[in-house]
Amino acid sequence: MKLRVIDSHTAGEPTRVVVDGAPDLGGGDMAARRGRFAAEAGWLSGALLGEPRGFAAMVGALLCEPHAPDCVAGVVFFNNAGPIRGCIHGTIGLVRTLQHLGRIGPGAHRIDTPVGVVTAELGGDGAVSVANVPSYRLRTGVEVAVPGHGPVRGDVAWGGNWFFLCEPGCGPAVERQQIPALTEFALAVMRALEAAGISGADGGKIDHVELFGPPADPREADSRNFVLCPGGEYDRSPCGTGTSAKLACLHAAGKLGPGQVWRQASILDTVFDGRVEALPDDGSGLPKVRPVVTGRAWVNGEAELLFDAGDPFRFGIA
Ligand code: PYC
Repeated sequence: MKLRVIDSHTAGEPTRVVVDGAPDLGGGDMAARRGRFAAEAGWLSGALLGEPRGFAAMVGALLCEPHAPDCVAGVVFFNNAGPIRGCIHGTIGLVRTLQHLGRIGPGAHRIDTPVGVVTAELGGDGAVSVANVPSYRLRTGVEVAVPGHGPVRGDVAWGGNWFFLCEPGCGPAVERQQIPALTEFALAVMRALEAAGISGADGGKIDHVELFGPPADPREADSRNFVLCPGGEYDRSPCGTGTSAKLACLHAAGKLGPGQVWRQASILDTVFDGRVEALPDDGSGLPKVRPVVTGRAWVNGEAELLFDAGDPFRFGIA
């Protein structure tokens, strides 16, 4: 067996796109294929993203035939813990990968994902703007008791994944040297939310926790974040779905108008620009927006992965 992959990073966060040789996830929409990932392709998490081939912070993208009309590609994203829902840094990496393969050029491209179709505009300068799925703040001012840390307040929001956005100032300082303490704090918050039965709509597990602090330089960004992903790794980029959730919360709080730019820095001080388009009232009582997140990715590797039957770690170190 051989798998062909193309690697990139988006603002520091890696994406490994499987372009050939992957298991067929069958038909249906991308949500159905995401559902089949665990049974039919779950081993890819360990084999591609785990040691000794990969490392735990990598995100995988399984390229599929699209189901929705007029899409250039379908994709199922996965990380070290299994399939994930949306992934905007991964979409930016995928778009640059498709460009690298000569399959697309500058312009607008629809991409079919497990959370809906997103539209990516690839610029002539390599920047990619992704118009994400409708995003919204579900609850605000939610308080959760976090063992060892006390009460923590924040918002629950959807941006293509379920996020708990801690109020600025909660937890350790959002600075690079604090990454171990931030990881421990965010994991404790995630566990406390689950223990308290706090979830997204329809019981969707909140599997991303986001913390905020001041930017290194207010001329470059409006805020710096730290985002913990399922599987316990932090996002090296500002997290596109996390930025979308932040934009939805700012808009719901009356702090961000349509078209206004919010510059979200990551823990590494790489920046995504975000803005929202207000969506018509859908009767839910929750204002919804379409976030547009702009970032850059660089292709940094192409490889054929080999699986020697005699290699005890060909599927990763369990
Ligand atoms: O950019 O949306 C994102 C993302 C989700 C998980 C890692 N990156």
